[in-house]
Amino acid sequence: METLELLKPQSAEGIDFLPLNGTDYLELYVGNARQSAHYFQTAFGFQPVAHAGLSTGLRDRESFMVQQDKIRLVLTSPLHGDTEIGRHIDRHGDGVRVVALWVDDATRAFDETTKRGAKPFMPPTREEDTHGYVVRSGIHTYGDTVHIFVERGAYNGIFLPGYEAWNPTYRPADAGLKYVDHMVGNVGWNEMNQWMQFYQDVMGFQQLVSFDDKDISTEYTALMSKVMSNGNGRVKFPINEPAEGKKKSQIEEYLDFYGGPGVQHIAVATDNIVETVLTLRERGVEFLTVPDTYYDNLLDRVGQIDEEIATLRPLGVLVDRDDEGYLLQIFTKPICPRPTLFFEIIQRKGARSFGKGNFKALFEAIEREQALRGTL
Ligand code: TYF
Ligand code: FE
Repeated sequence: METLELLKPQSAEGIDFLPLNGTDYLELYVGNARQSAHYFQTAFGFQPVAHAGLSTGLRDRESFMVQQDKIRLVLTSPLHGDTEIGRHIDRHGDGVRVVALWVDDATRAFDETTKRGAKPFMPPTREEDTHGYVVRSGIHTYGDTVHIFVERGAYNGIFLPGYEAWNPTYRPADAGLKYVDHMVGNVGWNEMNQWMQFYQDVMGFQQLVSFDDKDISTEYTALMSKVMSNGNGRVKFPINEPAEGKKKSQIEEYLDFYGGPGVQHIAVATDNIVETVLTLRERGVEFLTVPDTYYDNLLDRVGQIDEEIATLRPLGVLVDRDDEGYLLQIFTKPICPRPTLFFEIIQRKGARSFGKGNFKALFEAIEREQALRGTL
């Protein structure tokens, strides 16, 4: 049985110097923000909420914010050539630029992290409109990815100052997605420990220790992975690095195509994975599949579960158990032309781990996809 606990007490001083309320939004730089927003509405059931661009006085970029329960995605494209956004897209393809974290005090978040060595991205900046004000600040993390701290206690607008309500009549039903469960970063060769150190020293995170440590998984695939969590567990960042193996690491493939470190997958939670996956499949979301044999001895491995195997099998939903409960999860294929960013759908029934028991089946499924694209 697995145990899952933080390696150390909350911090040396015993207080959390970077209290986080959760993920605030994820901003993707994409080639065509309008069409990406349409995709996330149509395929994933996000709702249109806010827009900023030419009509709000911006001249260099256009952003669409779509939301599903607590999950906010911002899709941003440049409006002309030679922009920083355009260069990001040229280097990385569509990808996550901003992982925004919700804080009570963005100035303090900036001060506490930069004094511990974070490279500043954006000094504390107050933005206001008729609905109040927000303060945002930001720091750099791995690759071209940044964390923005969002303080929105004095704001009751729809998203952020500068955005207008976006109210198209087209509103496909949601898919039951609730919140960002975790978000995974791929970093370079032998860089995992230095980035764990960054999250520990600079952001006050601790390693979430369990036999989930994917050291074990190298038997099947060439990667190492460890999970960092903030103090209250609302923000969890597994970090992967490639390892030498018999076959080309899926992490190396990512680094090659993304042009360096970046966000590999966004895991979003649902209360009903069967309903959610049925909906997503119907709307064209493509998932990795495992061989039928995965289900043959599933109950021996995970014990009694509420769901029928006969329901999970055709959907390809995976199951794993730890000593606190079980979880169900499934992974999309990459959502971009490059084999980079993908989504995970996860439903937790007590388990706080990440699906160690599924690594073999999952990594073999990823390797089959790598073989199909000739990158193995
Ligand atoms: O977040 C996790 O740890 C799981 C498993 O390249 C996983 O979702 C780990 C590494 C990877 C893909 C999935
Ligand atoms: Fe995951």
